[in-house]
Amino acid sequence: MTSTDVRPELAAGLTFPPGFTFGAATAAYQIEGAVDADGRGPSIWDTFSHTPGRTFEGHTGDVAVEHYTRYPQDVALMAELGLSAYRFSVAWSRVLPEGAGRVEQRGLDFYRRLVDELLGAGIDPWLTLYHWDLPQALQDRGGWTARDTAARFADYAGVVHDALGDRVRHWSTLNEPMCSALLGHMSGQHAPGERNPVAAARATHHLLLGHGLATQVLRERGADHLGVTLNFTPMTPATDRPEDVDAARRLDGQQNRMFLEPIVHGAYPADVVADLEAAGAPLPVEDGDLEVISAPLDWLGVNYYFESTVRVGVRSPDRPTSFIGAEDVVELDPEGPTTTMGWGISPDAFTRLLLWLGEEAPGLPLVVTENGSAWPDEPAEDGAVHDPERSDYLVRHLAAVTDAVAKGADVRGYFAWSLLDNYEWARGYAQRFGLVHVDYGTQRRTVKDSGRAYADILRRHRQAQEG
Ligand code: IFM
Repeated sequence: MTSTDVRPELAAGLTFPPGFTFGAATAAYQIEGAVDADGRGPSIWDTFSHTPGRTFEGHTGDVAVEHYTRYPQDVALMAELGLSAYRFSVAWSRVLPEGAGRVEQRGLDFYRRLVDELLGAGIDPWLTLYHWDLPQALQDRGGWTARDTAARFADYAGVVHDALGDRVRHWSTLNEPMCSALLGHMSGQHAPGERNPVAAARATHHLLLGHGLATQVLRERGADHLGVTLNFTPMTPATDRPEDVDAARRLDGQQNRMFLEPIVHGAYPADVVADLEAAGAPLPVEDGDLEVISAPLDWLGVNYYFESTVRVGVRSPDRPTSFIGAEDVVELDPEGPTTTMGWGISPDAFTRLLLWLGEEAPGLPLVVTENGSAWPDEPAEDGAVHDPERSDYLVRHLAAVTDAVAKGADVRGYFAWSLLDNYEWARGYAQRFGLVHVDYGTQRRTVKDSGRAYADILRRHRQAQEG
């Protein structure tokens, strides 16, 4: 591999703590394809993506990047990049096609094969139990709006741990419950596509309860490196007018604190509880729930992409809010360059976020479980994929992590989103986040320049460790 020419001095100067984990992340529905293979049951994303008008040009995850059959090649790519870890999710409906009850051994066997391939290549598996793909059978019984789904999630966690606990050390319960709850039930941008504040509040609490119940089950089975992944978007008021400051407080409450605080402090933020009650959408908390939700963890997964500036204003009707009772709040278009997702680029906000989390959750190690950017990459005439913007984003955000570490944040690892170009949910295949380009016609994989830049950084880190 050749080195990148993007920000070489910055990249060369990056130093990370000893034992720092470097990986890349994916999620089941975004890469696996093979939706009918080996007894897999349908998930809410199969239903949603096949519903006309829900996703970009009707794209679905039916084929995705065929990781289900191409995983040996993909693990070989990870080894080529020099990754020490790989974060992936298990599709609940491959393991329990009806969401509960009957176990599909062939589904578990796939993940066993994948894990063995990783271990054989010296790559540490980091397993996420839930990355948004609820079995449709459970959705038919109310999905996350039903309290019972939390208990079914804990059962599922036990089944997966019984099968893989002997070979996977790093476990995560949920990925980004904010998206499952609020994008899935408030704005309806994601499956199951509801627009109902009461459902959104119920889903929020039941996801967190499911996390807590699954944590108990995994602990009983001996899990000793257990975490959860939350997505954080720092919210800044556009002006110092009290109504804009309050708008930022409200969105920060639901985006960030509503998920973090019950887990690390055992209580929902009082202001968020009041906002939700005022909106007629209370959190359905029962006695003892918060003790379950706040069971101690070994690490907190942090997903960060961009920050947001907000103010009170009139929303365009085609952009429904994801936040309960926040129909009067608008998020401003970012200033400066944006990725193809339309997201701004703010590495400084990433440093501040990591430092804030260090204060909010003292003693809890942080792991960046996702960070990355989408760009319009295509192979050039020389056959390579030149993506200087992604390399730039990557290096600047890695530098933001080292800044946070230098200022005292306990960050133990970084997973780039994503290993491969993949199915970007409602945005379909139009958004490419991979370090590795995928030609969706041929499924050919090509390591992008940014993948090579990442590999260089990892190699330098290894060499520094080896002295
Ligand atoms: O692709 C998603 C991923 O599934 C969850 N976190 C954000 C990524 C980019 O949108």
